[in-house]
Amino acid sequence: MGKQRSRRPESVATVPVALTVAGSDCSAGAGIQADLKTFTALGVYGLSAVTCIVAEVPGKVSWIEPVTARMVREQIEVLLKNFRVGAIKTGLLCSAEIVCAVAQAIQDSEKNTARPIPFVVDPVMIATSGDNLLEPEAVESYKNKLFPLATIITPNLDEAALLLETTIKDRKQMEDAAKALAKQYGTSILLKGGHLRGDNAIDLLFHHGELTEFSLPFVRGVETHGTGCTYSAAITSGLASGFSLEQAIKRAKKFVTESIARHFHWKRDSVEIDALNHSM
Ligand code: PXL
Repeated sequence: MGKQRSRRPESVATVPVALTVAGSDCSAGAGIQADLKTFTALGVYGLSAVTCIVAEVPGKVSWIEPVTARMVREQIEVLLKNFRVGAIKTGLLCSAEIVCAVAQAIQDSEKNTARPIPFVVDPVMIATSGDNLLEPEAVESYKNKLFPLATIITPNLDEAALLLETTIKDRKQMEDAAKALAKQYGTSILLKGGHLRGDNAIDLLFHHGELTEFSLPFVRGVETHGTGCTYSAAITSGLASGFSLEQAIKRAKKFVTESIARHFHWKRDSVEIDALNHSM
């Protein structure tokens, strides 16, 4: 009997694959939905493991329900076994139990791969609206279990201040915080300074002992929602596509800034909504 013929064409274009482990935002500006739109816009096939479901509109979270930790772990395991995942990101992980389950699944997968998969941890804690998204006890699990596995952690100023139990009010304090976090967790840090509100939105990367600044004009007058998710998903897309960390961040920052500048605006009754436009 002859060898069975493959039905595949001779040359199959391979598409980079990225996985997001995050919560569902039903208004689709943040979370899993923002990540998948970003992956698609940047030419990456997106996989998702849902950690929780958030009922919300921009500016107001009304209800959060976690998925079981067992279910989160199962989604990650089945995806990592069956797809060649080029990079992973985490967004909202909701509870300490889910943070631990994600860390365990990633750690287990590393036993079966020659090199660890690039891993972007966006430590989502508080929504732009000020709503608490993460169970307070989960912060310790991030510190002990998840951060040590990260290629890069992407906190904003509030998240970095909470992690370091300090305040960050200027550029010098940003530099100190990025270095302190990198040292503490043995990983690269991208500290996002958008909340400092100068003419430019400045982010600082501390990577392999070197500080690099990423700066673009601050887009004014837009009530943003989901910019952090979009930014970390865009970095993850770059890493899945084989970019260096610096290249991935440079392209991701441009992508987020352009997405904000091209935002949609809805007005309905008393509610006004700006949403990022993820199309290229
Ligand atoms: O933007 C932070 C964020 C992340 N993930 C989910 C969210 C939000 C904000 O509301 O709902 C699922």
